[in-house]
Amino acid sequence: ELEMPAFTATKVSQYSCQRKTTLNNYNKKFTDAFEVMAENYEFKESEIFCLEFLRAASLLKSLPFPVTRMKDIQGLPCMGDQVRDIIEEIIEEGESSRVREVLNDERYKAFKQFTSVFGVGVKTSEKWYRMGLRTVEEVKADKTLKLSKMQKAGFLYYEDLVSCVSKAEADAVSLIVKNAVCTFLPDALVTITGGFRRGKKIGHDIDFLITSPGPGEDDELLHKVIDLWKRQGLLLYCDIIESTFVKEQLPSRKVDAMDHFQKCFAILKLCQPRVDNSTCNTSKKLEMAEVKDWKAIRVDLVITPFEQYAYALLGWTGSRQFGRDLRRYASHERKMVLDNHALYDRRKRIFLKAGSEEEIFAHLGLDYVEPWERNA
Ligand code: TTP
Ligand code: MN
Ligand code: MN
Ligand code: MN
Repeated sequence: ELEMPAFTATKVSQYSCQRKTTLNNYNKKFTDAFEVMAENYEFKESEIFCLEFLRAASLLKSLPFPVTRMKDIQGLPCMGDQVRDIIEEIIEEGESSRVREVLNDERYKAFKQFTSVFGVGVKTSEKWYRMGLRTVEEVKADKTLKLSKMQKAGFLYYEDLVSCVSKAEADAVSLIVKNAVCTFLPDALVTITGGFRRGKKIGHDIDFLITSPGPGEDDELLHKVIDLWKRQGLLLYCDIIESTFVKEQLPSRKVDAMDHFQKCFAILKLCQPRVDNSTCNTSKKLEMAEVKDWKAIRVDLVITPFEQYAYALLGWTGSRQFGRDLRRYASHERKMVLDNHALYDRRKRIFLKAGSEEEIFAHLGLDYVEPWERNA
């Protein structure tokens, strides 16, 4: 008798880089709950618990079926006691009381608002919370607060930045970036990375990787592009970070370390004339003249040397959890160190060169995972 190949829980890897995770999530009600728990632990700076919930969320996202009974998660990795308790509650009650408590928690709600502002992290949120502030409006109204240049931009463009970036907007910005870069370096390669490369239809920002196969690196390119946008009136904010890469330095062993590429965290002005379908009368025309016809969009630009392009692409495509697991897999299972610049084999004491993501997976002894299967 022929049977469908059964799903075997014991074959599911604890590493998301050995699983395929598309955007088709059968377990959203569980993974949303875990992400709330993880975020609350992040706000409390308990990294271990935060990671436990992120790993559990990531694992359930990769399952090819919805979990309906506790038996469904038997034998799966990443299912600790805290995680199982919440799954059980959701199966039995339809929701989790622990998650509901977090969602109603004063501190969680305040941190959630504060960290939604560009330039505001857990540290700043902590400070504002201790001062008795609870909402974005209260922070805005407090004229005694000393805000960074980044946070000022964050408040100035708040409404635009919290509304998500669409694929159409990403395509429009992509053209702007390609045009600007090619003005100065015609053979440059501009690639969209981050969530949009993983096939997401919306994002919080748009990430680009820029490299050039030609000889000689141009560390002025980024400055030229930014200056052009300034002259064109397209640049609302920008923070350029110069490269801190040192040749032959061993890859960073920290799992969430920043890389050393020259980069820029920017806010661009995307002009988008509003199409008006209503009948045109004079008062409507007057109203239209005052309507804002642009949107502020967060853009990350990363410049990479050509030899490091594949590593940068793998790192910046994410997801964040996929990247963490790749690095954890490399060090725990292969005695190798991976970061956004290189892969180092500690046994052979050599750097492993790669011209494509496929080659990096092969160096690690991993089956290739397509970008749209990296939504861990
Ligand atoms: P993000 O833009 O933060 O995330 P995302 O594109 O996956 O999702 P969103 O829609 O919310 O923007 O980062 C993209 C990837 O780049 C992410 O997987 C982590 C990686 N990354 C680095 O490698 N180094 C960095 O310094 C940053 C900020 C991100
Ligand atoms: Mn992104
Ligand atoms: Mn983001
Ligand atoms: Mn980004």
